[in-house]
Amino acid sequence: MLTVSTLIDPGFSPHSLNKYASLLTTGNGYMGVRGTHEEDYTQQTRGMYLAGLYHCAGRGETNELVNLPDVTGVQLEVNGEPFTLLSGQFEHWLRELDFSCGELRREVIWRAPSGARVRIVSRRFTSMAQHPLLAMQFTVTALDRDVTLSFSSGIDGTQTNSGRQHLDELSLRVFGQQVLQGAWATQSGSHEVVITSHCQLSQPADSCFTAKNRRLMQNSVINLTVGDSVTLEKVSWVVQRQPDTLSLDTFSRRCLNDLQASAAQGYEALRAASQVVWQQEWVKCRVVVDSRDARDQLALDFAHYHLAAMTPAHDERTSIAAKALTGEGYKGHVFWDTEVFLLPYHLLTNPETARSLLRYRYLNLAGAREKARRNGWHGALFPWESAQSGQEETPEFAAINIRTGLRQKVASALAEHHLVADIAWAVVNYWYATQDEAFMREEGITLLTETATFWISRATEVNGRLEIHDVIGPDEYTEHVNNNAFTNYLAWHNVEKALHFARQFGDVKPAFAQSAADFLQRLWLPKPDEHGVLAQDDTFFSKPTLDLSKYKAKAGKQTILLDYSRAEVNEMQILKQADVVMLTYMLPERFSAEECLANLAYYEPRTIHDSSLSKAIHGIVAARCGQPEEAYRFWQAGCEIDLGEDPHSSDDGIHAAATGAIWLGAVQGFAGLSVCDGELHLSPTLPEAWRSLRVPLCWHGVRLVLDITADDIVLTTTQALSLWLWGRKVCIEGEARYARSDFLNGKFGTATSEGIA
Ligand code: IFM
Repeated sequence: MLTVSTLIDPGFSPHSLNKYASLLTTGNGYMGVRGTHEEDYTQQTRGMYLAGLYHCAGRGETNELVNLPDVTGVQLEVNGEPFTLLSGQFEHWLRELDFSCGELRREVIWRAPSGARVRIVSRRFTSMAQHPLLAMQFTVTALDRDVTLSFSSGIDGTQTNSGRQHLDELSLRVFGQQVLQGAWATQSGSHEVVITSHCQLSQPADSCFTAKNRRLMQNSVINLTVGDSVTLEKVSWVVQRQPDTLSLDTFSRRCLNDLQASAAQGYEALRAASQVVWQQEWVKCRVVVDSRDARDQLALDFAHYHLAAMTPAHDERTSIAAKALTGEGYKGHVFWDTEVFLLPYHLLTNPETARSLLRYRYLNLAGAREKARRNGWHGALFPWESAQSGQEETPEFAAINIRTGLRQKVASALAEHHLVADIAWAVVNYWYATQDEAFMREEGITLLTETATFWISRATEVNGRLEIHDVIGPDEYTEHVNNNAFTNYLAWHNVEKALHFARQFGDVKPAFAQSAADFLQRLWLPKPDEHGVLAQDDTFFSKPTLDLSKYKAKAGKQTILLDYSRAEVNEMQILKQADVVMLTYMLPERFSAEECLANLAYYEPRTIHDSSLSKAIHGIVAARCGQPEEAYRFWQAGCEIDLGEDPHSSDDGIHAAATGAIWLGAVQGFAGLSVCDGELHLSPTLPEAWRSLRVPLCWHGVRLVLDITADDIVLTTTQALSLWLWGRKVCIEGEARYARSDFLNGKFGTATSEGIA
């Protein structure tokens, strides 16, 4: 069994309840269940979400990931006193999420205010082996006297998304002494969900059911002798009924049968089956680091766990929410985070999942075409925020000014168009990594040409050259500018690759070829100045600067907006997140090492890193520029976004892109992986704190493992593979060791089986 880290909740605190509820989410890509306590706390937000189950609650709202009825709550009373860590005393505390099997565990010894002491042990997981399954155990032991316990647990339909109810109750049923079932529909009727729970106590109890105030509960009373334990074992089955399939009755009966078959296996067997799948995942994809700082491996395992738990690999109609399945932040919407920060991980470990994520965009082309048309353009303009249908989901307004009553418009849906080119960038990378012709001939080419067509229609002619006006680049503190360098270069890349692959796959339409060639010739690509620095946009260099140290010290909190209005920030050289640096990261072959360094040096002091998508990218570019220690500082700071001490940083969910970036930083930064003109390059340089780094990858269907130390690299492949290592082409089959010094001195090392081209 592979040993993997566990994430520990250091202690009960009412302030960090929601942070740890997000971090300790149990998930399987189909369902996410926040790591909340079984007992209620007023500040605690429970959450259970199914990937793709969105609903719009009413006027002025957009679709949001629906918070489903809760099955994890257990209200316990000991001799009539409610169990809560806010009263009495707790004498022992352990709470951890075991990444190796996705099990959340807690053990506390609690002394009730009246003096009775009990040990409470709870465990739960969502199954990787059977997606709709969530199993839990809740065990109470009487430690120093006989006690009377009362348990209340069931299906609680009072959950809301910050007060908004999305679901109407369709039916509530009880079967025998142990099974509860409820069915709900979203108010629009577009989704139905059936939840069935099997609740069994390990000792005979006096039980009854209640259905009251939207809660269907099993209530049990049990007398426990000192030294004895009782376990509530609860297995739940959570599924959506697809429209036009079975009737609700027949469907619910099936759910009941499925649940009973699972519950009959018992918690341990169900957990073992799920653990087998987790283990396969870890063996296949785990990045292992030998570091002086043990938190580095924890961060990598944290990232890996959540990357698996957040990804709906089973369903190509669904993608990954910016807060994964761990909370309601950004309403569960999908951003460019998926294609740029998350997809590379899948592409280089599980390419079929990357394909499914791209298919999500392909299946949503209708919405993107409609958005382009509505705005007077052609092709596909994907929504800045997306949910299930492919329509634009960005809320129209953000914060309200409570003095004036005026609301601040969200400009991203109107102008943050780089997402279109980011999707195309991901398609091209998919091709490079997989050579999947079937995908390219249909989905790949369609996505590339539709997005390219958008850019061609989006450009404006100014004195004979083409420019792209009124956009927002990745840096969202600078709005409505002309010729954002990131956008122009990515748009050019989009059109160039569309033309190239349309020709390669033989169906380029003459009109498209002509307009694409014209666009490529005439689009304005800002050039680096005499120091190698690119202007972020046409006016950026003319704006004043500001000492940002005070704001950088509180990166992520957007404190600049307490001192300056958005309009004022817009008129200064202030970046929220990587923009030109992001460009040098995404298109490394377009810029020399000196230019990358010059832009890093120019833009970093002007960047607050108020977005969780920023630091890691600076780190990767620093590593590529030969600054591993600087890169390591950025990488560790990126790991702290969710894992750091701020008690509220992740209240409404973890930062999915930042978890992707933890993996990216290790692989693209320290293992030095990049893809230039379709070829795989490795240029490893470890930070001083890292003694070794192991990275398993998949490239062109071949499994490849990198074992890197400061002095050498061992490459192990399942089949012959050629790639570039420290700037030289090598062909490997089996295992090959290369000494770094030999490469840097222009001499090649000996290898057990190798060829050098
Ligand atoms: O996509 C990002 C954006 O770049 C910065 N604001 C948050 C979004 C979701 O993570």
